[in-house]
Amino acid sequence: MSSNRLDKPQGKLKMPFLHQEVEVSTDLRESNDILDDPDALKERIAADGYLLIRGLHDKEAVLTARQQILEKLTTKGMVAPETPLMDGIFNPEYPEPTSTGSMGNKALTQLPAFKAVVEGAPVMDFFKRFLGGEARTFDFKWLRTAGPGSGSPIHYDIVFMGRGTQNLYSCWTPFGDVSLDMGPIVFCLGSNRFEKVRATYGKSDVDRDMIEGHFSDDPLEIVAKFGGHWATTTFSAGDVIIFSMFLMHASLVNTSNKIRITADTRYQLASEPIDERWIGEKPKGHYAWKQEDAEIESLETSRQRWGV
Ligand SMILES: O=C(O)CCC(=O)C(=O)O
Ligand SMILES: [Fe+2]
Repeated sequence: MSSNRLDKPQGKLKMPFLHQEVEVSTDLRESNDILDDPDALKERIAADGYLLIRGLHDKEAVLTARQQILEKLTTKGMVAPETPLMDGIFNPEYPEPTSTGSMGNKALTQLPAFKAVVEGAPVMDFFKRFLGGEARTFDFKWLRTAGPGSGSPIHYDIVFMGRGTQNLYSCWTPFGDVSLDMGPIVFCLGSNRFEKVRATYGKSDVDRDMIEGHFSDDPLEIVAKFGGHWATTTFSAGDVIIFSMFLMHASLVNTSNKIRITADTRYQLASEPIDERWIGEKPKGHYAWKQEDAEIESLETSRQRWGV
């Protein structure tokens, strides 16, 4: 579990974020030093909204899953022919470069080597210690195979999965190294303390309220209006970042020629209520939001309604 890496980025860089270049700091704090201290971990996530853990997973286990995922993506035609499989080079002929596609795709999320990571002992034991009881993960897994040009919008996770306990955490797991040009996850540090945003947008539910889901199209607007700053880091296979339901995040634009393969999965106490949309053999998922004929309230209208 080394946390000393020569390639660790420092300082602030201008990075492609949605439709603009945004100054993003690259110094997310690691929590490996307090890994065995649940009280310190709880204090830190309450303050920072996230826990960055280097090398939580066995690198080989992550890379085995990566290989199996890439084999499936090759069958789909997403991997550039005659390139080394494990490089995960995107096939420019593939029709959907900018979708964060495959989310929840069973052919991928049921791969034993994939499940062995996201439901494996390192992460389940981490949550057991952190939460102080038996942990449970949602059956639904968000697996993203993000080609060049893709990036995820700015949001709190709670609006998508808030029907059970709020003592719920997301864990973002890269299946392979993710450099800054591959569009890593990016957090608005301080956004866990945007009280009015938490009390309005943060109380929404996309399937009930038929809102856009994301909070803003403009990373700079958020900082100007509410404060905080955007931050990311580079990731190596084995690293994870765990974060609260109320930390605003997105992903940077993948400007590389590679497929960014990452999963985001959810963990909570087994004894607490769980959001029924994401459990069972065939989770029902978003049964209303963005389904056919769904009328979605414009972001502008929602923001006016919330007064933020
Ligand atoms: O990986 C991404 O592009 C977005 C990730 C995300 O929204 C999450 O992990 O909750
Ligand atoms: Fe998210």
